[in-house]
Amino acid sequence: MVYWQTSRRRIALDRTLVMGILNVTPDSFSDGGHFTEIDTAVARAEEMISEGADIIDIGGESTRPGSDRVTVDEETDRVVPVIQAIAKRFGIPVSVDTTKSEVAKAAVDAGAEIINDISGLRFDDRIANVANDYNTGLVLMHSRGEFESMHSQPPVDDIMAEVAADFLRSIGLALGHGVKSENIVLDIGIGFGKTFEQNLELIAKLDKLVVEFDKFPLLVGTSRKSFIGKVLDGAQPGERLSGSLASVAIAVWNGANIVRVHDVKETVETVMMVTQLKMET
Ligand code: 9MG
Repeated sequence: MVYWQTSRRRIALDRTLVMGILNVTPDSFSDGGHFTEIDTAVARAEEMISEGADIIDIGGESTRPGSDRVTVDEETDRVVPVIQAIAKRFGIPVSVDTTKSEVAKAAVDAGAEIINDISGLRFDDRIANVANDYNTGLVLMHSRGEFESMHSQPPVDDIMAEVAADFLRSIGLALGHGVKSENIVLDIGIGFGKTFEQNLELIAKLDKLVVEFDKFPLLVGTSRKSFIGKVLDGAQPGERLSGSLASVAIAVWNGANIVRVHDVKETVETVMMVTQLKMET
């Protein structure tokens, strides 16, 4: 049995887990004066948990193309009260989506047990110190370029080789800071510094990376991303459910251990179906 060690538990990876996305950026709330932002976030977490989410990933800085950076203080102020509330109220593992070590530390102190770093330690390698000090789970996602330029990188020739080489660099950095292999999860970083075709290629050939990095679980996040909109004749993010589920199905078929999604209920059902089918191979 494969496990993912976090600061609070050993998570069994005997099936593909569903990580629900909870963005706590100002544009993600429409409280209409009825709920505070924290209440809204807690209610959304509760909904995702009731739909079968295994992990809640909480982020306070948007990584969408064109997003501005926020300061450490602002990001901390956004995520910490929400993490505190969710970790206290529900037993579910909470992950913090950040590239800043100060935010990661504050989030872990507030109850997060996983750090999800979309830069794979490239922006702030002290994230690895926090992961090591607290024995948290650590997601090392593949991306290219700096925060401001990561969505406009010149394409590389061989994305499979590039991702594999960069995984080795990120893993080396993490281990060099004392992080243990059992805490690390790798992520191919769909939509970050890849061409449209390369995003498709990474999902379609994920099984190659699963074999090459068999000591590490793999996480895949395709939910509502723009490559799906391109396939579906310009579908907007809210119209990308079928495309998101199709890509989850292929990722699970190819060996993804965790999928990061907005639409938890539909994804849980898709994962159940693919898992059952895969048992017949
Ligand atoms: C924060 N974030 C946005 N997309 C992501 C993805 O594909 N994986 C992970 N781990 N985080 C992501």
